[in-house]
Amino acid sequence: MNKNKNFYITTPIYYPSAAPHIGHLYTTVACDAIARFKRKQGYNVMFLTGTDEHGQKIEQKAKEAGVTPKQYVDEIAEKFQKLWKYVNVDYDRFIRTTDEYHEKSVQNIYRTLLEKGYLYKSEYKGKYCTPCESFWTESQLDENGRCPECHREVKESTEEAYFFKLSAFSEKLEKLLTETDYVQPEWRAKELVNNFIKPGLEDVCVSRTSFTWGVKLPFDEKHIAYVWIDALSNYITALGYENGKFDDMKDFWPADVHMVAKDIMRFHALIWPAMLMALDLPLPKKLSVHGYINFNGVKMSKSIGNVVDPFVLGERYGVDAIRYHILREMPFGSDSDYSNEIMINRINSDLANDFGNLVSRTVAMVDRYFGGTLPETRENGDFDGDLKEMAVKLAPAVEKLVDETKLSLALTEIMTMVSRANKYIDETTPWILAKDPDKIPRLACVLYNLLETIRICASLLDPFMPQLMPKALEQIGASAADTEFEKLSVFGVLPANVTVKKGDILFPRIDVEKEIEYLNSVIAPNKSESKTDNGSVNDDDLDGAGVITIDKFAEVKLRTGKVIACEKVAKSNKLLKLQINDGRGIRQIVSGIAKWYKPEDLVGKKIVFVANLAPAKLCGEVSQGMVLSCDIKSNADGKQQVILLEVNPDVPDGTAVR
Ligand code: ME8
Repeated sequence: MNKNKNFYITTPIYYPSAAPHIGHLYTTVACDAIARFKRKQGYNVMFLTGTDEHGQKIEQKAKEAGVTPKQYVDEIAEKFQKLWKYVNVDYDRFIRTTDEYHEKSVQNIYRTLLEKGYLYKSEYKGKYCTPCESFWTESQLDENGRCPECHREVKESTEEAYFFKLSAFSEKLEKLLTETDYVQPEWRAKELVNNFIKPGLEDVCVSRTSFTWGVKLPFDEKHIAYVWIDALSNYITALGYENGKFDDMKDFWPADVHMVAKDIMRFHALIWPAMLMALDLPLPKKLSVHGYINFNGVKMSKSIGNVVDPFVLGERYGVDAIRYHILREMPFGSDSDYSNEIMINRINSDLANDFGNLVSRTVAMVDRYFGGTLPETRENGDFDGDLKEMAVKLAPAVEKLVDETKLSLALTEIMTMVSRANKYIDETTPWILAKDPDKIPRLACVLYNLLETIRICASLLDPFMPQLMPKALEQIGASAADTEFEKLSVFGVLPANVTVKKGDILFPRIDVEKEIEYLNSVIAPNKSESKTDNGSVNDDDLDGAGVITIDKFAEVKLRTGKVIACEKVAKSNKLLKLQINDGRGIRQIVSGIAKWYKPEDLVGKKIVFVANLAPAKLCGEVSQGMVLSCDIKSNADGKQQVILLEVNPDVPDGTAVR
């Protein structure tokens, strides 16, 4: 047992500018599952989450909403807390960067950095992306001179500012990334070394004077702390670092796991360790970096408008099924694609058919053949050895995968055991044994082995699905003591004369078609209607002859984009409605090419479109641009044919075409 051993795990603290969505859910539920798993193993766990509430973006949003920044963040921080409660996220501490004790620590951190010579005053000249709260150097901007993260415009910015000497830690950071396993998966560390350290680390601008919503620097009050220094500090201020509110640094620092998505890896793998080195604090043990949950190939985010509401899904299918689905679908370190179909099929196959069915069949058989209580006389037989051997190896295998934060693989491992148990039923055919009075001891043994396997599987699934697994365990007659972690590598823990208790169906089967229709009507990708309506657009407009100057041509903005979804326009047999990832988000373009292309043929194509064409409505559908195509006459029958202009798939979305 690991009594007295401490374990500290953190999620990022979320920006309150976005309503929580299923993307946010992933990191937090993943950390919750790990925290619950470690508690089950007897660790003394500190699980931290919270909200990141300062910065220019929030100041602006509050202004737009006509409220003070504090009123604005209060409301949204509450939404996050409500969501976590709803999905059974059992955190130990929730930090808000507007909490007084945190602000005090941040001021102390700045003071220490200054005293130790890691801060200096200079002038900041550079590019600032307001939505990402990030400064970028010229060389880091994307091919269009925009923010490399969100591809929005960046602002030229010059102001007096304090700088953190990140460059002084270059060598140490390279060592951290190349010689330790701090960043997981490992290949992500290589990405950081090549993209940031090799080209030369630059010092980071860590104060702003152009807005006021933030922590004032104690030695120069017109300066506000850079929101990332403020935010990253939360991992130690929440333990009481330099604030006196808590006294948990000695027990929980360094953190065992920081979990983040790839977009904020560089802050956690470069600036954060450098700050800790500057403060003479030990470094966290692991930074686990996961990919995005995408919707139709694009990162799920509020700004793109493709947000899936966890409350809607939870109401429909139960919170446990949603938790299971997102954790099971995300491969370690890479992106996963969300779709209603994938989710429903996953719930049906793994939870309703495999796990749920195993529990209900087994309990029903104990009920039917033995009136709910197994007799103590049992007889071993074929197939038992294989089942037992696999069952006792399960907990150590899952433990290893959870420690490596490979939760999808951990769940796969458990589900393989569940399938094995279902196969054992087919192999041992209890319904045939039940017909022969001589075989009753064998039947009792088979059912006992099934109950034991379910005990192990349900106990290991409990951190992932904390609402229903206790119910499953209750149905098979397991007591709390039977589910203790060290008993999960032992077969034969349930009492020989165990009594089962029939209960509700754990995961009802979902009617796929009906549900998809329902979900598509309530959760859909961006359908933002443009306010401008120019009436119909004539596709022939561009055929007009006439010479134009280069300046005139330059007015037309052509860009590349990927078709991520396509369907026919309901009221037309000519028009197709394309959803295009234009590098900044999704735009809808309606095009008269239905005669030449089937919708499914277009998905995945990299095309060129006119990006600054005034939006128009075609058959009631907004079209935000126009795709380029070539009109040709077919050699075969002389009929007109339209071929879309395609570009090399390697060209990034949103690239300007000249
Ligand atoms: O970056 N798929 O906050 P944030 C997977 N405040 N994960 C996603 C996701 C998606 N589609 N969308 C969001 C910030 N996330 C800073 C963090 S930490 C000191 C400061 C998750 O609200 C993912 O974990 O933009 C990502 O790292 C986090 O939300 C960022 O949330």
